Amino acid sequence: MQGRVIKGIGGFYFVADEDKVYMGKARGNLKRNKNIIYVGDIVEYQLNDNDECVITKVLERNNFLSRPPVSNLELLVVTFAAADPEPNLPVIDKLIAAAELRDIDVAICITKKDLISSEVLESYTRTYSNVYPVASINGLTGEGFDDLKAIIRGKNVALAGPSGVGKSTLLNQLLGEDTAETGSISDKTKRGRHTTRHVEIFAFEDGTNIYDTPGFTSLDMTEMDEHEVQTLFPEFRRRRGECRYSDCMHINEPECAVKEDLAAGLIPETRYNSYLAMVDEVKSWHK
Ligand SMILES: Nc1nc2c(ncn2[C@@H]2O[C@H](COP(=O)(O)OP(=O)(O)O)[C@@H](O)[C@H]2O)c(=O)[nH]1
Ligand SMILES: [Mg+2]
Ligand SMILES: [Zn+2]
Repeated sequence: MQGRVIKGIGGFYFVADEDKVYMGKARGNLKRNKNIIYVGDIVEYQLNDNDECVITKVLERNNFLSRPPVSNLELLVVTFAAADPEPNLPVIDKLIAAAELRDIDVAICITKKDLISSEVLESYTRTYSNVYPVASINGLTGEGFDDLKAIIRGKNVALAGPSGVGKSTLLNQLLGEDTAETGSISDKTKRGRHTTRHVEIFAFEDGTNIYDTPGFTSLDMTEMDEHEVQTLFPEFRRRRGECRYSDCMHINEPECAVKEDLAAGLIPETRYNSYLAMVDEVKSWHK
């Protein structure tokens, strides 16, 4: 039998079949081989006499992230607040790039639209909407949720983004219950409170699987080469192959198509600056 691991706590796993959830453990040899089981894994399992599952095999993953450990994500909804806290776009762009690196689709969710003017919101939206689906919401009233639901429908999705931007508030609304704990930023400094401690997948009838996680505020990118960074920015692809030098870094080279697109306003400045910052960071790892 096959199912999806939707939760793991202290060596116990919850495996969802079409219509039932079984609790159980991994078979001994899986554990001995340090075969970690990730939430999101599709597994083969057997049932013992107590109707508990015994996981016998983990099917090949499309992708995985280690902190927190999840697999088979299809869409990362990178979430930031329009204000309170002020957007830190380099951080947001790094999260996006980390998803790109793992071939996970990206969508952008801008929260707290009630706190800013429509002009400011429009400029944030424009920064991303040429390459990613963007929804802007008010997590308190539910405004904009239909756009977001249309973006995530039928996919394995997780929210990522800085603390305090309204991820738990949004999840609560999507899940229709108070599962994810919400809190003000100051509450969160009291350690151990208002945090999601484990990963759990919530399945919806329309096939959407929402991963509730303690958060991906940063994702490891250390395996990267400086020439690879540009591949993580889809807006640079518009004129791929049109720079004078085939190994152009789009920084100081003459006749650079990316710099031309930047000058023409086709690539947002904040995105380009995030690219430069990431190249610097990657270079510093290799020193
Ligand atoms: N004004 C406004 N406040 C929001 C919105 N969404 C969430 N908040 C508030 O922002 C704070 C942090 O929200 P929370 O969901 O805990 O953020 P998380 O750290 O990303 O999970 C809470 O006080 C929420 O009530 C929104 O759309 N507008
Ligand atoms: Mg939260
Ligand atoms: Zn170039």
